[in-house]
Amino acid sequence: MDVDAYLCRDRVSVLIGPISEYKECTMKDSNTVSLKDFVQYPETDMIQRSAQFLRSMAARRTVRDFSDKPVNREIIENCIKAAATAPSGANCQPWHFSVVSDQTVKTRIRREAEKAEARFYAGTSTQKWVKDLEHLGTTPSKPFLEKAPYLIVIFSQLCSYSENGQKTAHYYVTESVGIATGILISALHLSGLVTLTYTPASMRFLNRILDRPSHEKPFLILVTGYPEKDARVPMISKKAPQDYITVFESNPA
Ligand code: IYR
Repeated sequence: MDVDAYLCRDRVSVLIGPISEYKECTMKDSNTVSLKDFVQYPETDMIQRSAQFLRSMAARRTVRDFSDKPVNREIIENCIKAAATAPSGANCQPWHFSVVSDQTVKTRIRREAEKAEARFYAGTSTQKWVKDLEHLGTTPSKPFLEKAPYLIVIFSQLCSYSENGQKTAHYYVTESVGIATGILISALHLSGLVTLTYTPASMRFLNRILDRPSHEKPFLILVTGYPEKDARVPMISKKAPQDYITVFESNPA
């Protein structure tokens, strides 16, 4: 048997001295690395850290009034890289992020989105839905698509193709891309930016404008930037914990 394949991969990379001194591993070990980055905090710190995270996230709001103030691209890149650490079905990482700051591309996206929204808001089959949205004050007009400095368009890869055209299946795509998007929204918020999770009434035009293949399905547009000086947000409330948590606890002995 090939010696390299018979030793732990992470040990081989730091091999100093004769191979005979290194412990043999099972094949299972050879596919693993140590969980070296896990940090065990004292429990009091953990409570504080989780409470701080809750406070930060509770202060996030979806914003529709964007400033045109530029955003440093490094922030966007870091946040997208954070999103791409998300867990995914069979680790397929079935996502693609198209980052748009080009004014001409933003204008094309706005034009197509507003066409789709005009049909949505005027449609007879969508009237109940439109009524349910009234409290948010949304309309077919989407100026933020041109004004915000960044549109991050997220695509779900339904499958992938290798160089030679070999098709690979992807698993739990919606769940995986949803998790990555959640991390992205959180990262942008914690970096000091605001976002709008915008889903145009139809989205296929995004493949054409952004030159993405048909096995990628537009997931949503994350409009990203700073809020306009006097930005306002809808007055909404969130459910109380007892309305969305049930606990099955073991009885104390
Ligand atoms: N895409 C439309 C309608 C809309 C749909 C949902 I669900 C919302 O939460 C908000 C709006 C629009 O963006 O105006």
